[in-house]
Amino acid sequence: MAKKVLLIGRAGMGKTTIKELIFEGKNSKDLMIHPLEPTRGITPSIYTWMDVTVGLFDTSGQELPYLLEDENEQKKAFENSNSIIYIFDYPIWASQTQEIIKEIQKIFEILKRNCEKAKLFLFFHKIDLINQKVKGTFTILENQIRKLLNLPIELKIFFTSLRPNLIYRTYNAFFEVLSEISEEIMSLKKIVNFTIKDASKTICFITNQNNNILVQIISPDFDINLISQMQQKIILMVQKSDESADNNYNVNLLDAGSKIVRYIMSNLENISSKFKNIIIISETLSENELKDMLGKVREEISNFYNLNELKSK
Ligand SMILES: Nc1nc2c(ncn2[C@@H]2O[C@H](COP(=O)(O)OP(=O)(O)O)[C@@H](O)[C@H]2O)c(=O)[nH]1
Ligand SMILES: [Mg+2]
Repeated sequence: MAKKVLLIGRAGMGKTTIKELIFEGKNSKDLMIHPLEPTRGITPSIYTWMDVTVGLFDTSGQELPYLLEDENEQKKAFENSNSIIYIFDYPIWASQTQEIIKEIQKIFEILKRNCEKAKLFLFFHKIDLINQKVKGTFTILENQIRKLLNLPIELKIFFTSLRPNLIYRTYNAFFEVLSEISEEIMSLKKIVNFTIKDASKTICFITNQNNNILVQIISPDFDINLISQMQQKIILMVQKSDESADNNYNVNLLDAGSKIVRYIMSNLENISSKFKNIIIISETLSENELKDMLGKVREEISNFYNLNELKSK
């Protein structure tokens, strides 16, 4: 069963570029692409990601007014959607806040009428255009948006950009959307979460062959202000690990800006070629505890994939 993901937003917000980056990038060797015939204003493409077949519907910006006003168009576009991503960019938010709010509210209503089970995600895109002084205040921005829209907590807002130093945010955001429709990723998250749940201030990342973070699992007390810096450093680390074949599970120190933390990294390719590295970072675990934890997590992931292999035989 294919899962339907709908990308909506005004023209020029960055929908098609994000789609091309995630699914049609030069390095996306994991993805099998079978483009479908485009329909008027809405271009569907089918991709395989982990265990799911994703039907991604990219709407043209010109289509948005019809989608918002015309009930037939709404039905066609929204019906059977599993996930809906609404993309708006920083310039439009800054210049047309009220209009964007109205648009999002309209989408809420449409969802209620046509696909109550679908999950909505908001992408606040082009954060590279935010004035330096305002940067780092995503929490303030997020609170402002949440308040204005009276958003439920479970609705996620991601701050994204295609600028190289921020691009990891776009991957993270998209993978979070996709991970919720992938049973494989949900199971994997559960397994890792079970192993690290008792550790305090600890985070685990799993990356894919393109050096993107595919999964992140965070212990509840982890300092969320550190996460974005960590993600950036992790990406650099896994890129570097391409050059050195250092796989000896050493515990090293990582400068996370305001804190120095311990981390351990190892390769996961021998367990599944869908992954490349696993990295566990902790503020509290000792060197030996980190080594033990990595061993346990690897064992659990390995068991999970062996079991799945048996089941599919
Ligand atoms: N500054 C900046 N521009 C971006 C970013 N992402 C996309 N763009 C630009 O936004 C424009 C519109 O992108 P497109 O994907 O065609 O928008 P769509 O109409 O929503 O599909 C293009 O010129 C992109 O280069 C970003 O993160 N930052
Ligand atoms: Mg487009």
